[in-house]
This record gives sequence, C-alpha cells and structure tokens, in this order.
Amino acid sequence: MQQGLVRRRGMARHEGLYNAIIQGRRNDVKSIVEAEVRQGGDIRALLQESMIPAMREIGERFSRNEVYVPEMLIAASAMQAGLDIVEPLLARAGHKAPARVCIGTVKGDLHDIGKNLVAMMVRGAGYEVVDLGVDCSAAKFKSAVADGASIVMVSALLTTTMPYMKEVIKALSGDHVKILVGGAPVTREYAKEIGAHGYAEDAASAVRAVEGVVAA
Ligand code: B1M
Repeated sequence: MQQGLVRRRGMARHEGLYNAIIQGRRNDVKSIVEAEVRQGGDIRALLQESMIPAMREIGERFSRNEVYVPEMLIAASAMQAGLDIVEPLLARAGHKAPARVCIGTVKGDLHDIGKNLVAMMVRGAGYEVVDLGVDCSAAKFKSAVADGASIVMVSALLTTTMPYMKEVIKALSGDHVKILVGGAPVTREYAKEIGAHGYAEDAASAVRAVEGVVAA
C-alpha cells in the first residue's frame, strides 16, 4: 500500500489530503494532489475516497455547529484547489459526473455568499455545477436546463424575492428536472407549497438533497 494511504471500511483514504482539505490548507492540497498525479496515483480514487469524504465531513461538522461559515469556505477553497487539478484529468479519462446541477440566486436578489457555499459543496460532492450567478430570471434557469442541467438549485435571501422561486418552478414545469430551493427565509413548508422537489437549509444538507433526488 502506498505511504499515506490507509484502509478504512475497505477503501484507501489519503489521510494527509483528507486532513489538508478539512483544515483548509490550500497549498498542501495542491502539492499533495500534484505529487499523486506525478506518481501516477489513482486520481478517481483520490477524489472519491479522500477529497469528497473530506468535504462531507466538513459539511457534517457545520451541521453540528462544530465549524462555521469561514472554516467551511476555507475548506471549500482548498477542495477547489485540488479539483482544479483533478477535473481536467478526469474529463480526459472520460469520468462522468453523476449529474449536471445549475444554481443561481433569484431575480432581484444579489446575495451570493450562501449560494456560492452550496455550489462549492455540491461540486465537492462530485457533481458538475454550473453557477448562474445572482439576479437570475426564470429564462436563465430554463436555458441552463436546455444546456443539460437535470437539477436546478434556487437560492433566495429576501422575503421579497422568495416568491420568484415559484415563477422559476412554473417556467420549468414542462421540463424533466428536479428543483431544489433554499436560503435563509425559505422553509420546508414553503418549498412544498410552491411545488419544489426538495429543500435544504444549509450547504451540507443541500448535498444530501441533491443525492436524494439523484437516487429517487
Ligand atoms: Co442583505 N439582507 N440586503 N446584504 N444581508 C439580509 C439577508 C437580511 C436578513 C439582513 C437583515 O435585515 N437582518 C435582510 C433580509 C430581510 C428579509 O427579507 N427577511 C437583508 C436586506 C434587507 C438587504 C437589502 C434589501 C438591504 C438594503 O439595501 N436596504 C439589500 C438587498 C440587495 C439585493 O439583494 N437586491 C441587501 C444587500 C446586502 C449586501 C449586498 C450588502 C450583502 C450581500 C453580499 C453578497 O452576498 N455578495 C448582504 C448581506 C451580506 C446580508 C447578510 C448580513 C448576510 C447574508 C449571508 O451571506 N449569510 C444577511 C443577514 C444575515 O443573514 N445575518 C442579509 C451567510 C450565508 C452563508 O448564509 O446566505 O443564509 P445564507 O446561506 C445558507 C443557507 O441559507 C443555505 O445554505 C447557505 C450555507 O449554509 N442556502 C441554500 C442558501 N442558498 C441556498 C440554496 C439552496 C439550498 C440552501 O438550494 C437548494
């Protein structure tokens, strides 16, 4: 077994990389992943067994209030440093993400910190994420669906922009997509009321919500 890899529940985890992501050590993540690539390591395994589990762990700690938004952002940025190296290699090797997800903040709403965090976590879970930005019209979401997104994530931070989520759902009603909603003023009840397929209250549960609709 290669040094630095430990067997855990039948899988090989690179403890150094796993911890570097959790602790948000971006440069270490970069150099570990680069070294693995140079040594011809199994990049897909590195992603599945070390990088994604690290993001899952930070998400769970966030849900338990053991870490807060800054730690999660730093970890996500460290993860991104690793993803920037592995993604092109996996694409060349024909790796297919389980689904393409698009995410955006609704029309009239400029808040994007939470949405960016959700995007990073979902990307960290191995999905292809198309970030549509802020102030997104229903037409913009629809065009992302036409481009191949099968999961649509809609964020709203204002009680005044939240109702626009319903417009997005209406616009996509004829499309074969799953729509997930979230943002501080949004509740599970509201999500149900407007006909969303799912709701997530934070970035960690957003990953679980995506996994839920993919598995359904
Ligand atoms: Co604004 N703002 N803001 N603001 N702002 C709030 C949201 C507010 C609660 C502040 C307050 O009054 N206490 C209030 C909304 C009141 C309401 O409607 N209930 C408010 C207001 C009123 C406004 C303006 C109208 C102020 C004004 O101009 N008079 C204005 C509106 C501008 C606009 O959007 N058109 C405005 C502007 C701004 C700034 C530009 C200054 C800035 C945004 C900068 C940016 O995002 N780039 C800003 C900020 C920073 C905030 C607060 C302080 C912080 C928001 C934030 O980033 N939170 C906020 C008060 C607060 O929340 N304490 C406030 C951290 C972030 C990690 O959490 O965004 O909740 P959050 O995301 C979470 C979850 O909600 C969830 O996961 C994320 C990660 O855990 N989630 C999803 C989010 N999206 C999801 C999508 C999903 C799933 C989960 O898809 C399935």
